[in-house]
This record gives sequence, C-alpha cells and structure tokens, in this order.
Amino acid sequence: MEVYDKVRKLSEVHGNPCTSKITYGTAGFRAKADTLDHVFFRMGLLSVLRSKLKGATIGLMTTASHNPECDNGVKLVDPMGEMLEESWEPLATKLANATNDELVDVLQEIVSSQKIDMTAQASVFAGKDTRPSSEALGNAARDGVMALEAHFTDFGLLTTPQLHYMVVCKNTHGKYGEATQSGYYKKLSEAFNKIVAENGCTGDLIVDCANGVGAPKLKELAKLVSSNLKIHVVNDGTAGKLNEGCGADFVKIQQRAPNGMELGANKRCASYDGDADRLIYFTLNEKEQFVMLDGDKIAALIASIFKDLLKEAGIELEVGVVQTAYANGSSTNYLRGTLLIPVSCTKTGVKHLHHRAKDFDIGVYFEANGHGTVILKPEAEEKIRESAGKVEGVKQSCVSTLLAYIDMINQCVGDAMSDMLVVEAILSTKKWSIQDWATMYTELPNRQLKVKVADRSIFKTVNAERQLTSPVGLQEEIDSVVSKYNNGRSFVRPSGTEDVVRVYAESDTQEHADGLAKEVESLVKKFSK
Ligand code: G16
Repeated sequence: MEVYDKVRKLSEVHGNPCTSKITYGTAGFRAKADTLDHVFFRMGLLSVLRSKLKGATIGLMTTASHNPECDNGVKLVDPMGEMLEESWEPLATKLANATNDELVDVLQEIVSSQKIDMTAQASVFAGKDTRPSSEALGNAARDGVMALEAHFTDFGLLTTPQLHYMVVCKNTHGKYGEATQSGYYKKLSEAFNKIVAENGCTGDLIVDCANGVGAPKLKELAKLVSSNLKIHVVNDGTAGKLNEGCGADFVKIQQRAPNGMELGANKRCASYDGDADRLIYFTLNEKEQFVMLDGDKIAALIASIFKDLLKEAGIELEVGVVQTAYANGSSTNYLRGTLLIPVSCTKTGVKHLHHRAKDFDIGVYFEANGHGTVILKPEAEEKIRESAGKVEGVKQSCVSTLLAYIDMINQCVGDAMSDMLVVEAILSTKKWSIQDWATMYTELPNRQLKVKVADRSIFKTVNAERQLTSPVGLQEEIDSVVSKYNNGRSFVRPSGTEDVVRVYAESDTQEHADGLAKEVESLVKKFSK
C-alpha cells in the first residue's frame, strides 16, 4: 500500500473531530487530553518528515509538564536536542488542524515546500510522562510514525530532558554520551561524585517530584550519588495527583511549600515539575519564613561559579545570562552590578532563551520558574578541554572541576535532575548552606496571577513581552497604575500553555506587589469584556 493510503486509512482511526482549533504554543500543543488523539497522530507524521529532512532522529515527548493531570501535550525535539525550529511551528499548526479530507494534501504541501526526499530513512525516539492519557496518545503518535514507515523507538516513561539527551546522543553517535537511561545516570552521577567527593558530602535533600515521572527517575539517580548526597523523594505518585498542590509551578506561584513536605530552618528542599524539566529550591529561614530560590537564583549561582573557575584557571571566556521579563529586578541588578555579567532578556519559552544563550561563550539561561541550563559554544568547550594538559596545580584542579560541571550539565535543555546536581555540587564547593545561597541578593517582593478571560488571543505583546499593543489602551492604564508603586513593575501576557492570561507584578513590599497585581488583574478583566 502506498504510504499516503496508509495515512488516509489510519486517519480514519485518529480523525479530527473539528470541534476546536489548536495552536502550537510555548512548548508544543497542550490541551485537554481527550481532544488530542488526532494531534498526536499528526505529530507522529510530522516528526517523520522532519527526520527525513534533517537526516537525523527526532524526539516526540508526550507530556503537559506543569499542567493538571487531565491535560496532555506533545513536545517535538530537534536533532541537537533543541525544541522544534520555530519556522516549523505554523506547519505543525496547519497539519494539526487539517480536516481528515485535507490531511494528505497538507502533508504533501509540507513535503514539497520543504523539499523533503520521501525515500530518505527516518527515525523517531519517543518518551512519555506518567499521565493516565499518555499511553494512548503516545500510541496515536506511533501510528503516525508507522504510517510513514519510519523507525520508531519507544523509551516508555522518561523525563522530557532525558528524551532530549537520548536524541542528541543518537545524533552525535555517542559523542555526547550513551543513548540509554543508564548512560544518562552514569554520566551525571560520575561528574557529581567527582566534585563532591573532593569537597565533602552535601547532606540531605528533600525533593518533591510533583507526583510525576521525575520520581522513579530520581530514585534511580539517587542510588548512584548516595555516598555524597542523601536524596529523599516525596510526592512520588504513590498517593497524590500529578501537579496537584505540589510541583515547581505550584511552589513558584503560591510561594509556599508543596503538600507532603515538612520544612525546617536551613533544610534543603526542592521541587520538580510534572516532566522534570524545572527545578525550584526552598527552605525556612531562622524566623521560620518561607524562602524560595528560583531559576533566577540558580542562574546567579551557576554563572558565578563558572566565572570564578574560569578566572582561577586563567581561561578567558565570556559568561552571560539570559532571562525573561519574569526575572526579579534584583537578580538582574545583581548579575550586572555585582557579578559584572552581561544579561539578555527574551520572550518566555526556553526555545527563545536557548537561542539567545548561543551569543555567549558560556550562556547560562534560566526562566524564573526554574526552567534552564547552560550551553557552551563548541570552541569554548574545546578551549577548556585543551587547557587541561597545559596547566598545573590550582589551575589544573579548576579546569578539571569545570570539565566535571560540563559533563553534569544537560546542555540540550533545562533538566531538573542535572540542574539539581549542579546546584548541590556548587554548594559543596563553596561550603555554602542554602541560607548562604539565599542571601546572594534579596528579591523584590513579587506576585504572579493567572486570569481567566474569554479570549486570551486579544492580548498582543512586544518588547520581549514587557508591553502590550492590544487591547488598545490597556498598556497606558497599566503604566499609570505602576507609577504609583515604589520600584513598581508589572506586565501582562497570554500563556502559551494554559488558557489564562498571566499577570506579573513586583514592588518594594509584598503588600505593594500584591496590590499592584490585583489592580492590573482588574484592568485585564475590564479590557477583556
Ligand atoms: C513551558 C515552556 C517554558 C515556559 C512555560 C510557561 O514549560 O517550556 O519555557 O516558561 O511553559 O509558559 P507560558 O507562560 O507561555 O504558559 P513547561 O515546563 O510547562 O513545559
């Protein structure tokens, strides 16, 4: 049977009910799980086309990350572990929304516009999170891959960053590492143990895994680092629901501990999100107040260690940080003013930060929500590797520590497990408690709100999402409200993963930040009518 006949036949099983339109969002398609079967089938098809075009393996992850358990979504992974290239997002949207009758025409349009050789080989790696709907949706994607007669490798349960890692290992023929879960754990844990064994055990760490896929995966990793770090997994999926009252997004937005966790002064606690690509730390201070160490603080910690080690090793490379509008004003000031590190700002979405981070020799990128990593230009990595054989004494030890950090970092994408080991290793090297880290700088009090509106697509932004151009007149009113608050800053943007509009506000006191957020929320509602 000709492949397009197979597509037609299987599209009867995975038909588009045409009840609503879906758009490729901040991190792929995301919606109620029971509306997504045809989208998964079609993303299976699309990943094959992309694989044929690139002559490389493509990743397909079934997850809706931080969203509630009833949602699901699909993230596509490009050959070097990056998110799907932006120019393909409209193609994905068109394919996902085609009627059953249009499907083959749209596929052929993509084949011809992208000049895809349909006789080329194709391979797709798949992974999924623990949602009840993930198995069936993953199977729909598999049907899409099989319809186009491509090679399909199903890794089963994986964290999103693990899938990115597998894709890169495969496409670099093992140069980045071994494309197996055991290879992943080995690479990260060996690098971690190397640094920490020299500096002393970092003690206990309690990790809330959001009742998601991070739990079984972290338990595996924990065994390999147990002589240097005691990891206690809570919210491991045996009792509570995914992301309900727990997880990195809950902690960040609610600014409080997740369910199932007992805090104590100076006790190190952390939260992952549902697919373990975000990490947030938190603790209580001596006054029993909740203290959060978010993506901004993780970025400051990592950027500072890289800067220090490079200086001590006598290697000249530029370290830069990439943030979004959600970055706390104090973090940006600290990076620029105290650490003397250049900072760039992009739109929300790790795909944008990752891209911008390539401007630096060593680009540290983090969203305040805990999503981020470090990437090195190949020539920067080479320079560090080459200097290993040329220096001695303290310099030599700095170079070997730098190389261990490079091995511990998942350069493909933000990775909660990898980022966590990096943080733990830095605290051990610096002999810092979590409180020492927390006092690197003091955040401006802030508040984030989610506002339900009838149609979030009317909210249009510019200037790295810091200003609105639509609805007309709203930005002027926000500016006028902000000007009443000391150190006030606020912005509004439509979410690309949830059906809400997000409001961010910061000011000199928590009361003021809350007040500003509430005033802006009222404006959003007024302009949504
Ligand atoms: C995804 C993206 C992140 C983004 C987050 C929220 O994270 O990968 O870059 O910050 O969505 O996006 P939005 O504000 O547009 O809803 P995750 O962890 O949910 O995949």
